[in-house]
Amino acid sequence: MAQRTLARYLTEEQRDKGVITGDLKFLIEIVSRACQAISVAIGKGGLGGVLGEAGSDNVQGEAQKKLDVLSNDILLDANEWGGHLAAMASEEMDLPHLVPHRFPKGEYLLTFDPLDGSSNIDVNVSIGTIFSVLKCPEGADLSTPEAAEKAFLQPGTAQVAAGYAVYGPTTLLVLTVGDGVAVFTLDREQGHFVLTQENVRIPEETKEFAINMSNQRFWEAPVKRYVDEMVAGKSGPLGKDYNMRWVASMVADVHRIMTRGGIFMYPMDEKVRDKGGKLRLMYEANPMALLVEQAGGAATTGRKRILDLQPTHLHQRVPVILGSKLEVERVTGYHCN
Ligand code: AHM
Ligand code: MG
Repeated sequence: MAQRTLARYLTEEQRDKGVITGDLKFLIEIVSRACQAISVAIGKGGLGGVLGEAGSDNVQGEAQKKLDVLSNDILLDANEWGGHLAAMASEEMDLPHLVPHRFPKGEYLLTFDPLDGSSNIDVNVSIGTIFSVLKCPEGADLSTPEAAEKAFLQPGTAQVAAGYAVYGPTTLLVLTVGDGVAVFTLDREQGHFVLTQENVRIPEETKEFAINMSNQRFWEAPVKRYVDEMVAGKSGPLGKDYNMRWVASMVADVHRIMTRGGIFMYPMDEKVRDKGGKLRLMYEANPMALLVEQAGGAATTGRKRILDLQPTHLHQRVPVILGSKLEVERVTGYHCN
């Protein structure tokens, strides 16, 4: 039987199920090609001169790595001429990037974190790309990048597709077009992604948690309580021993949860309270929340469902708790009591 490449899978979603349009199919194909190019650049490492600092800061005041900048450029270059997009927004750019006048414009908006897990680039640990696709509202003002920001401020429920690539021992693309979650593996020799898992399901319960424990003293009481209970193990109120993992690349931590369950938390804490949280809503929390929900998991801020949040600005940050449904519901319940 012919291999189910990403292109074939998307064609089936379009033709047989009517889940996506032809334009969305091509848009995702182009994003996947950009991810392949990023994977190649990462693979060169020190040989390609791509490691280390770029010597610049992004809009959020974070030092950019060379690969942050390169990955952003690869995604912009790949996507701006395709005719499927009206604008793009990224963690690495202050304002949206409008499709230049010389290229045709389409009906979609793309947001991305071009290289998630920046602190892991130089130490050869898994990193990734996260992306989200929205429809551009009719009549949206795209006359300037400043004006275009408003078109992006849609809740996560409005996403028509979301996904991430994880550049690990293998390069994977994990995708939802609102019809479950599928995993594709990059065949490096053939140069395309091949479907390797469909209908991903996250177990409802877990014995594994992911949180940066060094922030413990800054957490709010509900998260402190939940983590204390997990750490107490069999002798505590949860009655089972837990294991802890923290890669510090959201893509890798979420992918582990997609594979074997677990709970991931970057909750509100006193260090990040004035920023609203650590992770970004539009290109980290929303796409991951959609993927996790599509796989049967849950995603909240501790107080609200992430996908229901009405964004107020492009680079908005939010607390994130996601993964195995019953565990997310438990800790969310602790916030609400
Ligand atoms: P980045 O997009 O600049 O790489 O930051 C996001 C990353 C996430 O991938 C990860 O979950 C988190 O930041 C790690 O934070 P910390 O360094 O506090 O452990
Ligand atoms: Mg990130």
